[in-house]
Amino acid sequence: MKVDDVIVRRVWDSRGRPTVEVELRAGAAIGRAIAPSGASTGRGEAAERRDGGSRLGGFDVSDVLDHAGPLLRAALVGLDINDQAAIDRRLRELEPDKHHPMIGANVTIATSMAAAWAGASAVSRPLWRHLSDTLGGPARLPLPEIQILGGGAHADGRLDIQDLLVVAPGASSVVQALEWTAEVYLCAGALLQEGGRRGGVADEGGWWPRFDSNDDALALLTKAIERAGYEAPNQVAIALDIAASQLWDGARYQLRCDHVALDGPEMVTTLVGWCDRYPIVSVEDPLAEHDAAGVSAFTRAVTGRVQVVGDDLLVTDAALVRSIGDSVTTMLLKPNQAGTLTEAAAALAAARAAGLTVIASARSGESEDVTIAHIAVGWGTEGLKVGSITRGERTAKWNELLRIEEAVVASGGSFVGRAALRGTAAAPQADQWSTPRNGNE
Ligand code: 2PG
Ligand code: MG
Repeated sequence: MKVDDVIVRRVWDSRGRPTVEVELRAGAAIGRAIAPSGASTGRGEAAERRDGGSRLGGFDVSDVLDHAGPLLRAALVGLDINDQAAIDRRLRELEPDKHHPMIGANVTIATSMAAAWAGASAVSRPLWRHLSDTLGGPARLPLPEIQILGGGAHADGRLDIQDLLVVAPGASSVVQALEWTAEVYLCAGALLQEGGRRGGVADEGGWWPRFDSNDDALALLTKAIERAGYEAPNQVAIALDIAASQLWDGARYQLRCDHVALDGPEMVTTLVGWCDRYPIVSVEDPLAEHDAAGVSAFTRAVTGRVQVVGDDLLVTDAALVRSIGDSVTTMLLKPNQAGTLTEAAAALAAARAAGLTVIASARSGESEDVTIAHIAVGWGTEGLKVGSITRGERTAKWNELLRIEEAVVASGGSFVGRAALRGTAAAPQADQWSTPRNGNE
């Protein structure tokens, strides 16, 4: 079936900013997708395009879409809707330099994802299954990684650590992982309330705490896991996104909450100290994006107990993964960092070749779009990270994952579970911790 129309539309995201929706039609098949948008963006990411000026804080996309709409129609009408590679190639021809956007990565990724939805619709397959057939490997269900406390660029720098999340390696399904996480989320909220430290919710729906040190936040999250009745790190463990590029001022890491400014080696020592004191099994972007050697030093220091994830460091870029992927254990996969699904799949292949595990990730600016949940399952990523377990733009993805889980299980597929954290303190043990102690099963 051939693409016969491309519709572009300005819609709204979870920060109240305009964003790009693209709809592709091919006969009776229709696919639609909405571009997400980051706040703590990596330097190497494919750049989005905005109108600038004073209207809507410069974030409007009306002019961008007026410009892109006719170009997309001229480039894509007549192409085979099931030839994702050809569609993505055309998009890359319209946008030859990812860093100097002509139409913008927000337009290319929404178009590329819309094409995947339309392609799936044309062959009457769910998207996750279509992606697994065309660009991925065997479909399987990822381990959710879910934000409990938000800080950094998502909470006005109130905490230095950007994301304090949990994973549930002891859970035996997505259903159970989400339930355990919801228990921890509620306990964290109650603990913050009791201490007079609940300041609202941050960009991705995690609690926005009022703390005087990063240690206080880590201690509270550890206590929330305990209060919910789970054994840490075997059943439920902590994952952090430091987003350290945001803390780097060009000379040192400014940990404002702790009133210290650290050089690279001191930052490594501080992070290792947190890993020693708290049940942490995953740390993302421990050092700034320019310092792959520093990231390697951290990875060596925590080998065998903590997963180290490259987000701003690798920006879902196959060439970067091939050159510096060995500095981490895990690649974060954000399709809009790559600009098209084909390029994101190439980064996934490079990560697999380098022996890395992979976590598919949404952005801090999101919508009801659920493509990322289908990508995680269809491409068989070990993890999925979409923010908290609150707010519609986050629950849309978790709830979609629950629906997909039913279909995957019915067709004999499996949940990655604890194996997602291989090489960490949570992974070597078998299933001895898989029953929650609080008996709420
Ligand atoms: C990250 C993401 C999601 P942003 O850093 O991993 O938490 O944030 O989309 O702002 O880059
Ligand atoms: Mg990150």
